[in-house]
Amino acid sequence: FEESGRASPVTDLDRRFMAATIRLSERHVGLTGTNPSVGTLIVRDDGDGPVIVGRGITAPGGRPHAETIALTEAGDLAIGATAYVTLEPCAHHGRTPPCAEALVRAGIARVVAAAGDPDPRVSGRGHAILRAGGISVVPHLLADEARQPMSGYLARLTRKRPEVTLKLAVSRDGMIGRRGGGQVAITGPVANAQTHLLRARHDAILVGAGTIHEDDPALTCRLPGLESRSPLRIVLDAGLRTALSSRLVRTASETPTAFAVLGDPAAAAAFRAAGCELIACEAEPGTDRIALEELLDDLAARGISSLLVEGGAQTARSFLEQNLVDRIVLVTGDTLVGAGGIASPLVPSDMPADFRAGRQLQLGPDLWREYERRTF
Ligand code: AOF
Ligand code: ZN
Repeated sequence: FEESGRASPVTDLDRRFMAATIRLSERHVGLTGTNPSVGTLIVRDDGDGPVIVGRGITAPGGRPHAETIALTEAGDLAIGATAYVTLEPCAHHGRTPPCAEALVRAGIARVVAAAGDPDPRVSGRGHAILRAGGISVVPHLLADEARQPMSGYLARLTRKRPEVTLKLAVSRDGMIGRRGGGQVAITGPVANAQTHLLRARHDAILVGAGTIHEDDPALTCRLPGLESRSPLRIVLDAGLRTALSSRLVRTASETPTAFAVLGDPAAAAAFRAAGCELIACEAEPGTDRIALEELLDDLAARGISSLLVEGGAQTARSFLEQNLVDRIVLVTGDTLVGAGGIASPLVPSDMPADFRAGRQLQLGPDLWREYERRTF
């Protein structure tokens, strides 16, 4: 338990500054590699009300950490100030000394922290270093809110698998595409841009080989300025039967592309020569289907914290049936697919009971709905 004697009471101002620090931390989601995107604000009050003297977000690539950046900006103004951090400051030596030590050395008087860090090199030690250095520590303020932008990191560390988001675009008549018809435009340009933003915030995108065959998608982030944030593209293709002429294979040297396969498929060498990576998977016992849970374990082990499942119906169904989905994004378009349509495994009027409706956005003619798995 906390040493109650030393921790100062939490004020309404603390809550507002922590809320602002959490919003700051959201900016680098998807950019920080295996590190969570953390926010720091350094605030001092010399009698005329609080002033922000330093701000930091974990830098793209994961280093420097948020605290280091905020302390550099604050300089001597950090002496006697309060630091708001969305994650317990680190206690391990990386490219720089631990952030907890840096906060002590800079003369910070008080640290208000949100989430604890499950990284075994840090967990509890960060706060202990601060206290030993004479800093008053207020932990757990708005911890649930702070965990949202780092939910992928937390899933990878605590559950040893990436956080999985399932995204489906559904027509007015409940279809996600048309068999044999190539790509069908179900949603409009605003929802499509939002999808690209969703891609940029994930470490990897996964689709079934059927989707490549039917749609020949690019699966990249094509927002101006964010092109470099295209995640790793993963195709579930047990027998490696995707065409070498597909857009994905043709662009594999520009955007990392991996095929999840079983055994040693005949086409392996040609795919490798085209720049694709092959991920050797286990089969689900008694089937020739890829074991998804083991694949997720593998992805987490290589540092992938967030996975976006983008199609098609069979792949979505497998993830849902095996309870591997943490978040659902369902976009309903204003279009009709009609004859030959592929029915969506999910429709808004019949969502699984263990998901709760979250944010809703009207994006032009389309409705974007987010659902979170209930955790109680
Ligand atoms: C902080 N501030 O902004 C972040 C932290 O690979 P390294 O050395 O950068 O360490 C990665 C770990 O650092 C990561 O697992 C998590 O515990 C912590 N992330 N810590 O003090 C930050 N991003
Ligand atoms: Zn650190």
